[in-house]
Amino acid sequence: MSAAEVDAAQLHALAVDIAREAGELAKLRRSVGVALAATKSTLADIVTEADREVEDLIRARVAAERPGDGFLGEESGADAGGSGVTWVVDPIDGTVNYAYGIPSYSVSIAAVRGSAQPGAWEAQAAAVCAPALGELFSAVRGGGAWQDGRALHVTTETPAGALLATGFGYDPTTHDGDLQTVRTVMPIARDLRRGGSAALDLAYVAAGRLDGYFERGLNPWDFAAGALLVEEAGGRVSRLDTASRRPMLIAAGLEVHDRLVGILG
Ligand code: LIP
Repeated sequence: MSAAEVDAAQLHALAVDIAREAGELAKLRRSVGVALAATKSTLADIVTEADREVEDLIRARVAAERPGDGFLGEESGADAGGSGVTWVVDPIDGTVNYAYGIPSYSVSIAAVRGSAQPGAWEAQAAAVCAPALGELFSAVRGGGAWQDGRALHVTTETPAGALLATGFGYDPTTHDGDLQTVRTVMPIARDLRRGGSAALDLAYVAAGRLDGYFERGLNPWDFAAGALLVEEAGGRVSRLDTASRRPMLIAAGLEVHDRLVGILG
């Protein structure tokens, strides 16, 4: 393997190990009851004490193992490093699911080369852990995507239409526009799912459990890991309207991806 491949493999192993540990902590805290810590952009945009504690654990593990790396976390913000590698982390993606006791939440960890700006980074390794569901998805650049040892592949045919997933932001003033987007996409869909965790939606596209996913207004930590899962599973990920306040993310197998870009682009 080249030096870069060795590095990516080492980043992958670390991302998986940290995601497992962080997932177990999130599951433990959920089992004893979740305390709301604060609200952010709107009343609906919540952060729990567990979000903060899980991110602290991830930060501490990364700092201990790779002290020169940068870090961008949903709850603790950005710290530039000097190594050229940045960790892009959502400690609990699907926070509202987590707060309500719905098991579809995940720890999302990506290691990227370059700045922590989507489009300017090259993801090297990814881990998305769904502890309440007992599943961990991971990928390494050029090395494929896996779910607990099983290789992942996106779907390639949708004879009955595409099973699509999407999500809606915390700002209720954006919901009408997002529902209009759904209306424009439904002619190519067999059905729609709204899981509540972008990272898990992307993992499911990689695993062939969804034919495609689209959502406006995601944060970098929501999709940094899941996007690499989809790409390494043979799919394609695009961001549209990147100059807008709410860029559109599209992830799918090649044919559904191109159809979604044609409709939404
Ligand atoms: C969530 C995303 C989800 C989106 C929610 C929210 P969070 O991230 O994973 O896809 O629809 O509005 O952004 O806030 O749970 O980390």
